[in-house]
Amino acid sequence: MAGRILLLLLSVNVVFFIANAVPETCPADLGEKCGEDGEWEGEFFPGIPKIKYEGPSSKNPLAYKWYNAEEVILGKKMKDWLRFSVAFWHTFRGTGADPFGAPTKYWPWEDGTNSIDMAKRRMRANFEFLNKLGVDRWCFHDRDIAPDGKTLQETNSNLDEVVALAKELQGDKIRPLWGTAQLFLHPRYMHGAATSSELGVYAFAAAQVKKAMEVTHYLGGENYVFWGGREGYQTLLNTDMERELDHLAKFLEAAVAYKKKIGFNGTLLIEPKPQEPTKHQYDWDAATTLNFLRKYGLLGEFKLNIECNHATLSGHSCHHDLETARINGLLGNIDANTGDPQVGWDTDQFMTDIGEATMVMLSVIKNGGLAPGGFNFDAKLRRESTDVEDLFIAHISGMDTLARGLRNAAKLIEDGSLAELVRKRYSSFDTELGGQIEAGKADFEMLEKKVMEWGEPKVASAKQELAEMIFQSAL
Ligand code: XUL
Ligand code: CO
Repeated sequence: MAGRILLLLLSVNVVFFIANAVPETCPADLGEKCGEDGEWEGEFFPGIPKIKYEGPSSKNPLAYKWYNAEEVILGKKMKDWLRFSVAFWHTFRGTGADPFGAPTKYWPWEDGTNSIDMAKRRMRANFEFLNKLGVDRWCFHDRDIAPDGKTLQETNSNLDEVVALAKELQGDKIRPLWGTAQLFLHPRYMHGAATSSELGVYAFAAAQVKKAMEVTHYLGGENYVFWGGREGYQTLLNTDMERELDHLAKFLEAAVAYKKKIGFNGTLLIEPKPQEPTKHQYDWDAATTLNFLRKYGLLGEFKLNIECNHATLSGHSCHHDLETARINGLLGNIDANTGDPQVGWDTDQFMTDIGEATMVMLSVIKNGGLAPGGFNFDAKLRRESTDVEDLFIAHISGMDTLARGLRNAAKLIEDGSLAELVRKRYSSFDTELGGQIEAGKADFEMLEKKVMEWGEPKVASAKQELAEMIFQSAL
């Protein structure tokens, strides 16, 4: 009996040990890829070729069907319209964990630690990924790429070590589309960062942004993003909203001053999102953020990074928020992703809807492109997608969707009938009186006189179904 109990305990122990065994160096299943010092040797993605354009009839999942980087559309190469970027945090730090379940992704190069060696190995995987995909840009948060230390000094020196390697691996072609500081994961940021009720936290966030701007600049980054992850509130009962917004404005003013001081010429971008993680985030949507910038005299210093899934969370379409940003001269970058129509949160999926992509590209073309911004794939694999190859397939699919959107939008613009429908709809303003109204020269008395003269106006059809028919015919 005692023997049986011992055996049972031993076997439980063995199971426990196996479940918790964290390899210290390269994982055993790909042991041949590890050198003696535990450094990764050879390819991270063996068997995955450099991804090429094969055209729409290709059935090869590891080929582009619509994205042909060098092809010219409306006078610009596809790669210059699209300026794709890989998001380090999803592609190299996403584990598949959700509030109900453990991580599902165990990439072969991960050793289960958050060490500097691991951070460097991941960085090498990132650059092999970018090179194989043929993408020249990447985006990162400071804390995705290097681990926290015990002090700010130690944290900064960890970051410097990994950034030095990234700089070397970038060569002269690859650059960050943007960098940012992660101001939401650490418990110190539980009340916010720039809008925290604690002065010490405000100061810490400032120090973190200072360093993140420096490394983005050092790496040749073209933009710097502020996403207000916890800049918001859970209840107004304990919140001085006016004071928090004033603090946020002061923080951003200081960021502008520091950018100028270090000679960083990249665009500063604010990324609106209505909620998640806070109940209410201050940068709710493009219009709210625009008003904030206007109130605090920050217009001209910032543009917007519109994320499609954030736009839909705020009750708009992505197209709506893009157009709101564009017509105000603020469309700077797009975090290219999409939500799920049946799920009410930020699922960060790769965009696969051709119609949505076509509307997105209509805005981008009207904007004359996004440069120095671009399309950052702030998107992740589903929890259930666990093959390394899925990382490539997801990006290829997202890139092809937007490339197809670009081709369709160009078709619509070249065809001109949608623009003509819109022009005709407002043609009553293309008259002498219309001109006076639009020039602010028509007062109410003058308009009243016209109504007396004309009687009831004739109101034309909006032709919505026709507009939809024209749109659909381009897809
Ligand atoms: C979160 C989100 C962030 C920002 C960068 O929803 O979109 O990843 O893009 O902090
Ligand atoms: Co984003």
